[in-house]
Amino acid sequence: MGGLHTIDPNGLVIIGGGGHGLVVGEAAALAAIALAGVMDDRADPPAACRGDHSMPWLGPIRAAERPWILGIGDVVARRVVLSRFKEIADRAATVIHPRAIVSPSALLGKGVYVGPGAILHSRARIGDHCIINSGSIVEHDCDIGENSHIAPGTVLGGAARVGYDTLIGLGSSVLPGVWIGDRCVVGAGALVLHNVADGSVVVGMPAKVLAPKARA
Ligand code: JB2
Repeated sequence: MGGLHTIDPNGLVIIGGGGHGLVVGEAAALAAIALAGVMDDRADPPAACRGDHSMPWLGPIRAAERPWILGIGDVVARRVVLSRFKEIADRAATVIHPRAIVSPSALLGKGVYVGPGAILHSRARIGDHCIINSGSIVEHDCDIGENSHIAPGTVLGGAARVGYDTLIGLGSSVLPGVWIGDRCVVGAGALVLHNVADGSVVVGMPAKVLAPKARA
């Protein structure tokens, strides 16, 4: 327990203690943010609360009078928790890994996680509760809606736009100025050349629609 982390009962609560909770906790520790611990609905301590540099397990997920951030990667599961946390929305905390590069003109909402090696360039706008994961590049003037997940190694060209509750899968590229809608999934490694309608699943290089409106 502890090690990397500074533990404070009034510190940050991470919601979900799997792989994503682990990396959010590590980024928080490296950014000198004290942690209260991890909430998770499992019956036994989740992965982030076991082993080296583990964090305290605070029991099941519930709204608490402390700063919090989602530690779950799946955007649909995140949205379910967010719908339960509306009354404490103002206490959502943003965690930026100290080795991310964030332009002074980028605008970040509440509850955002920015991973190591990520780049948020000039005037990028990141909505509340987004994940900008490890090594992803969000170029100038991009606009990302609430609770979207930009997976590791993704590149969004300048002024690309992503709606809310959308997953841009691992290592994808989105051309400058392209718009991707709300509740979309872009499959890993996709190359998105053209706008994508709300609720679409697109895969491939160049990306093609696999299942229009599958998540509408
Ligand atoms: O509604 C829920 C939920 N509520 C609590 N759905 C899911 N999927 N998980 C929920 N949890 C808790 O979050 C689970 O009890 C579990 O302990 C944790 C999810 O852990 P898991 O390791 O399965 O997923 P993750 O979201 O932490 O990590 C995924 O996404 C990351 C972005 C993995 O694919 C990672 O490899 C990835 N880096």
